[in-house]
Amino acid sequence: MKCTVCRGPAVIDLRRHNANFCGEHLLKFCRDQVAKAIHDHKMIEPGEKVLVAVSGGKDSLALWDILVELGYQVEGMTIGLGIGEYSTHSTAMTVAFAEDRGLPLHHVDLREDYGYDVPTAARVTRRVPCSACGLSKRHLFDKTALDGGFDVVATGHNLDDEAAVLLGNTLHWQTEYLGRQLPVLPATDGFPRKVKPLVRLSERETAAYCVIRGIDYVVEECPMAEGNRHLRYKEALNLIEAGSPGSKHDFYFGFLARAADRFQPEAAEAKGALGACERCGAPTPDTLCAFCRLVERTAGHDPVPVELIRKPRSRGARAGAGSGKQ
Ligand code: Q46
Ligand code: ZN
Ligand code: ZN
Repeated sequence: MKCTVCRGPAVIDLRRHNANFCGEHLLKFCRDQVAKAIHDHKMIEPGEKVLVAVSGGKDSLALWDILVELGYQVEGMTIGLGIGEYSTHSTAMTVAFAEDRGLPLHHVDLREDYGYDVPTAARVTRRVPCSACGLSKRHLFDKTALDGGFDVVATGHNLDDEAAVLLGNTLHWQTEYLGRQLPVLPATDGFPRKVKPLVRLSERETAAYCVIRGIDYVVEECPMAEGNRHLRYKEALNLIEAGSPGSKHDFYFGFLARAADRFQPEAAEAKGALGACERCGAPTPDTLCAFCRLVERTAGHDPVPVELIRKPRSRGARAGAGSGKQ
C-alpha cells in the first residue's frame, strides 16, 4: 500500500477519500481537514483566543495539538469529574500533554471546587450520570471562557460523533436538537461561541493522528457510557460505512446543507427568554441556573463509588451523551 501523495509506504487507507497516506501526509491531511472546517464554517478568526475542552481522549488532544500547529492562540481546559480511575487517568494524560509541550491548562475539579462529583450527583438526583456530567461541563467551559476573555470554546466532536447524534435526533425527530446540531453555535445571551473543528475527521483518523504524533491518550471509554444508545448508533453507522464508504460524511454534511436551516425556528422557540442566575450570573430562564441548583442539591454528600451507579439504560440517556465530550 503506497501513499497517494508521495508513493512512500502508507500507514492508513481512507476509503471514503479513496486515498492512502504515509505518516507525514496523514498529519497534513488531518490539519488540512481542520483548517477547511474552520474556514468553511467561519469557526475562528485569526487572533481570537480559543479555549479547548480537553478530556484526555484522542479527539480533544488531537484537536488541541492541531490548533496549536495551525497557529491559533489556544489554551486547554479539563474538568475532574470524579468518575473513579477513568477520571484520574484522563486528568493525568491531559496534564502530561500540556506539561510536555508547555501549553497553558485550566483545571477545575468538581469535588475540590464545588463539593460533588458525577457519580454522587447521579445518585442524589436519581438521573443518569451523563445528565449531571454534561450540565457541569457545559456550564464550566462557558464560565471559564467568559471569565478568561476567550472568544470561542472548541470541542473535539468528530464526524462519527456528529453522525451518531444526528441519527439519534432523526430517529426520534428531536427537532429542537436538530436545530442546534451545527458545527458552530454563535455567541448569544451570555454564552460564548462553540465550535467543532474535527467534524471533517473520523475517530479512526484522530486516533491515527495521535499515534503518529506520539500523543498518549486515554483509550478506555467512560464507564458510565456503557450501554448508551449513542454507542449503538455509532456501531450501526460503522456497518453502513463499511459497505458504502462516505455515508457518514454524506449523512452529516447533507443535513447541514439541505435540512439544518429548517429546524432553526424550533431551536429558537425552545430557547425562550433568559435572565441572569442570581447566584452566578449565567443565563437561565429561572432564578437559579441548572448548575447552581445541581450544586445546591449535591454538594457535601459523601462520594458515591462509581460501581454503585447503575449504567444508563438504553432509553435513559439523551442522544449525544457518552461521546467523551459535550
Ligand atoms: S464523561 Fe460524562 Fe461522557 Fe461519562 S458520564 Fe456520560 S457525559 S459518558 S461525554
Ligand atoms: Zn506520503
Ligand atoms: Zn448559576
